[in-house]
Amino acid sequence: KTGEMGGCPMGHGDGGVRALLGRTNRDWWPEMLATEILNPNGATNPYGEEFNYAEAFNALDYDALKADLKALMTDSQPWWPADYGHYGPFFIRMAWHAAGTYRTADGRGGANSGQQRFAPLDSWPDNGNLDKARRLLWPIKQKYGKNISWADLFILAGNVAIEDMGGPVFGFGGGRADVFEPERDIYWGSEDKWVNQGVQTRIAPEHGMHELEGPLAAIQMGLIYVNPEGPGGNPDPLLSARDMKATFERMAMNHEETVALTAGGHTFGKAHGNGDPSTLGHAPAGSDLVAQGFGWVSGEEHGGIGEHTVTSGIEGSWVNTPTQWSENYFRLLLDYEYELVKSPAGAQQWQPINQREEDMAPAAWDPNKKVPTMMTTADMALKVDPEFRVISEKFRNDHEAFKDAFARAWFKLTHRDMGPKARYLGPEVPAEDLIWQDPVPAGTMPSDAEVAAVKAKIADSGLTVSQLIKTAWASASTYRKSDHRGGANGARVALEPQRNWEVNEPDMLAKVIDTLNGLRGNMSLADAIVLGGVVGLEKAGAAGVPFTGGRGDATQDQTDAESFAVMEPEADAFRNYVGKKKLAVKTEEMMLDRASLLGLSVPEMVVLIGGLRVLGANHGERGHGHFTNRSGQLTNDFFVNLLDMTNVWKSVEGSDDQEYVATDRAEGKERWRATRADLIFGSNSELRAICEVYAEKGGQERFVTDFVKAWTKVMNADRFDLP
Ligand code: HEB
Repeated sequence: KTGEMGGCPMGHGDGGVRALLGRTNRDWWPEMLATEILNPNGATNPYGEEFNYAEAFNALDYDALKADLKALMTDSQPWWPADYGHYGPFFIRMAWHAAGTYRTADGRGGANSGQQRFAPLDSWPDNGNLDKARRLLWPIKQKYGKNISWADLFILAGNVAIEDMGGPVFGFGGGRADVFEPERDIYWGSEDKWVNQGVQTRIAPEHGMHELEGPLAAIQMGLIYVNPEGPGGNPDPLLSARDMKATFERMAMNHEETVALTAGGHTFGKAHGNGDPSTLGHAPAGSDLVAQGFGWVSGEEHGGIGEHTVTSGIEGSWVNTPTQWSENYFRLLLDYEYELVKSPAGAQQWQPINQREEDMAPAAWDPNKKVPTMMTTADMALKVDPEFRVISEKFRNDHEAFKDAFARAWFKLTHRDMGPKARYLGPEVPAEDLIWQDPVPAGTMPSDAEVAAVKAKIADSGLTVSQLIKTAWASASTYRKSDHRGGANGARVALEPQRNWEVNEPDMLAKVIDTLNGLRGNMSLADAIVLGGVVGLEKAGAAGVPFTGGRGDATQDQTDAESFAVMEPEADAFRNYVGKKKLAVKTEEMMLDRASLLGLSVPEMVVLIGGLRVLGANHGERGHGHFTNRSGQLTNDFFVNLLDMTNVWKSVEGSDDQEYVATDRAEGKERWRATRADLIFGSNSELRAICEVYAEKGGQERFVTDFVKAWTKVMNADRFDLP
């Protein structure tokens, strides 16, 4: 399987371990201006350090913005004229592609930071010509300034488009703050060719690839999801259904949602392939200066706009009413037989056989002219695949059910990566709680006296520092900044599936939770778990560890176990844990990945690992990296002993470079054992430099202060409920 180690039929790598980030912008576009040298710590926010997007959004004249968006829909511009005089479908595709990069495995991608503005996404073949859609929005962005982010604007434009064409909308939540540089932490794949350059598809059973690699949710490099012409260009609707299921599942969509979304989306608009694709210039990131950010500039005399536009290469609309919500998609899909034909650009597509004139579409540039409608191979999957077919027929026979399913799936698609509902802003936030929002009932703030009382009971409960620390870590460390899921709030660590995750040591965890439940009184379990961590740290010698209560406890009913299952860590360097499954990337890269999802800086990661090791937070009773003779004390021993030159380190035979042993250089006696997630701190020069700070004179005090700070940051990472 490609998700695991093994031969790589795509010709990248040589059966070994892949690099954490795969192919990056600098690999694709070596000549791209290296602005990041001015932003070594990430781009600064041009609105200023103090800028609070939620406040800015709340000051927005929302209705005026929506009215302006509505007017824009039919205000055709000469430099990119609107098909049928309506930009709505174009904006829906833009919004869908902004959101559709989301993947459940690591929560990365998605619409929540406006990434479509930057490489590589702005230049993915699948995002062809969406540069024009974004540019059409500029006058509105300019008018409302900091009060509306690009990220929110993309999604709101999609919503207004659906509304304006009579489609169903479930709601809108604002609150997606823009970032000002491409996300650097995201793996988009390792291939060095784009989808349109003839690379092997990522699911190819004939090559032993049965599922997508790692966190990926697209079938080829440069796609949001699947190839419209079928897997690798093979127009086989059944195989396309296989790819759709695999990719949409990783986008958090079940099969019904997948059918509803695709059908609802393709109730609008058209595909563009009326010309010669070989005349198109580079994508935006590699485009000419004078194109000013536009890509795919046509070399044709007519400019390649309007009726000559080439985007996907497929040509035509799906239905006879492309700017109006209707029941026509399923009707045309199911009532007609289709034959494979080629578009003017040479793409494979399906055309209804013997189409009646009234079912044909108006030509986008001449309402008096009729042209046949079309389906892509991916659309044909909804007709041909037996499981999709059942859903398609159900929706065809029950239009209300289809409307509801589309509206809800669209809302989920566009809000899935925003985290808890507490983060949604604006007047159109739906009242209904949805299971995928991971609802947590509001908690109550415990009084100081209550905190003190529970603290004393925990201290007397017989729970060890190691147990308290591990449990608090297990609870809080599921948080990921990518989609704001997980975290200590809700105490889901006590629910399925988390309470049975191997990384959490289910027996130990159950014991701690039982004990805490027995003594916490009215305090929520979620608070008691975090307070347990505070007690653990104070027992270990830290003083004045901050605690902010007020978390709520979720119930099993409020927890979509299946959607949490994908969050199970395959490794957690903080607990020196590696699961049984062989990893596609190195242990130390998994460590970096988790630290990144937790939103940690390099020093924060270093101080946390060094501290957790001496506190005895390792998975099981694993002694690796436990470089101390004072277990359970918050000391800088990890760093001091790691940097001690009297140690000689060797790989343990048969461990495949996963385990190491240190012997005393003079006497040859065994001293310590370690994993890759320990020794990397002495081996990597940047990590070592930070370890030195904690091991040198004054390091112990700095270590305790920094550890408590970083620990508290992780414990509170999901407190969106706090002001
Ligand atoms: Fe879509 C368009 C494919 C899903 C919405 N799409 C389109 C096209 C194609 C496609 C190829 C064309 C482009 C051009 O321009 O050329 N899709 C596809 C696929 C899929 C999809 C393959 C998966 C299966 N869509 C989808 C969804 C949605 C959509 C989900 C939403 C919801 N699309 C859309 C729209 C459009 C499109 C609206 C139109 C645009 C215009 O008109 O511009």
